[in-house]
Amino acid sequence: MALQAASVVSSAFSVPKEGKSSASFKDSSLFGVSFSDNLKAEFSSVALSCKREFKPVRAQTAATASPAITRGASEGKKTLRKGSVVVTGASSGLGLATAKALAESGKWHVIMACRDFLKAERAAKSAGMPKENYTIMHLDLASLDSVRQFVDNFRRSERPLDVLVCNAAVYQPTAKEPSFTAQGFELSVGTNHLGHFLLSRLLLEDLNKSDYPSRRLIIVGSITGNTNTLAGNVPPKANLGDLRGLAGGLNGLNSSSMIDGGDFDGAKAYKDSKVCNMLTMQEFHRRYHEDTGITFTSLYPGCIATTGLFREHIPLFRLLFPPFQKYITKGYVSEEEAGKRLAQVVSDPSLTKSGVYWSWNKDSASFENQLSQEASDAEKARKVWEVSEKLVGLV
Ligand code: NDP
Ligand code: PMR
Repeated sequence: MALQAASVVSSAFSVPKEGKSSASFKDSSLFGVSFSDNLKAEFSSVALSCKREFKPVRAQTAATASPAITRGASEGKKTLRKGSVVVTGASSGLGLATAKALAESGKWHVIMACRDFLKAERAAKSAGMPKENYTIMHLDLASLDSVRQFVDNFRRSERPLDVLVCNAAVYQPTAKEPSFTAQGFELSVGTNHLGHFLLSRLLLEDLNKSDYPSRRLIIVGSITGNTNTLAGNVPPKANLGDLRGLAGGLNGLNSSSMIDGGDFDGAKAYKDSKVCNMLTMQEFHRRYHEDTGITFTSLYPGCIATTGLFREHIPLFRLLFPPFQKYITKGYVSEEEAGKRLAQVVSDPSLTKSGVYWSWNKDSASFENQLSQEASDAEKARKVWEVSEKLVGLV
């Protein structure tokens, strides 16, 4: 039923792309592939030696941070200081809704790490965020220099880092040619994965210094990167292949701009970047959870069909996508609800399990979801990690 309805609207979701291979939306029956063929293989549904880049310093507090738990002078009651959370891409959509939910709780100070300072300031103001509970700091994930500068600036601010949320992303479904980051990486993987990879690797040290009771690193994933789902089987499907394009630097010159070495496809590049996000979270977990106690998680917040993520899609898609998700797939979730979900992953005392990919059911109850085979492939996660650390200049 859902699939039938989907095929009716699928033409509206076709992206006009010329000269693309069979995986593009344009030339599929429901985008040129038989779902049954695609789904049958995928619908059924490491311990690595820890590289020590720093010694675990659990007991140590950040130089100027006040202790996380203090005793009230009169009654000896324990109080928790405000948590300090960095959210990337907090100027719109999920990031803004999460920042708002956290700032309004009064329990968090949100550092909104955004590429457009003025846009972020306006967004925070019009969302009515209490101004004592947020700070905006410049971060352009499409530039590794900007990532390093952000880390410097953040450290200079002398705030502790209790939770880092890697949320920002770009999606270029209609692009015919790749565009590139400052260092020459294809833009979607360069921003969504490599920018966040460097940021989180650098800030791990700061998270590890925090004395907050529950320190967390959250990397936003998505259903569309998981081929064990219907959404993940809409072409073009995520597939990192043997990482030959990534290893070549994704520069579109002497290497492909795509991770798997194939022809450029903006929608696939986004989905591949989400697979990298989910693999990175698990690799962090394997390398650092035991020694640092930091919780590493990813999530699919639901289909937030109204956000700026779809800004580059054709107008007809932007018109039909929200009702399609609301009434046909029933996967739709509002920005506000999705923000509450991510805020839960930031601060809910019951969501401390590490290495988990959270999702929510129809009653908005969280559950540990299953990742696809590729998105949970430990060997691939190790390779993505190793190639990525070379690309961002960590080794
Ligand atoms: P939005 O486009 O609303 O938000 C994306 C944010 O990322 C914006 O604040 C944007 O900044 C920021 N951003 C983009 N490029 C950069 C950059 N180079 N440096 C810094 N910030 C940047 O989309 P969503 O809220 O939908 O997306 C948020 C996350 O949710 C993404 O990780 C996405 O993959 C994920 N997600 C979204 C789903 C959905 O249905 N919408 C479903 C599943 C996951 P600016 O405002 O300046 O453009
Ligand atoms: Mg999808 C239960 C079914 C379901 C869900 C939860 C999503 C989520 N989508 C589903 C099904 C379908 N989608 C079906 C059957 C179709 C064919 C008509 C379909 C199409 C479709 C397109 C063209 N869907 C899309 C697109 C996009 O361009 C979005 C995308 O892939 O962005 C990368 C998208 C999405 N669908 C979703 C979600 C969450 C997205 C946004 C993707 C993301 O942020 O990862």
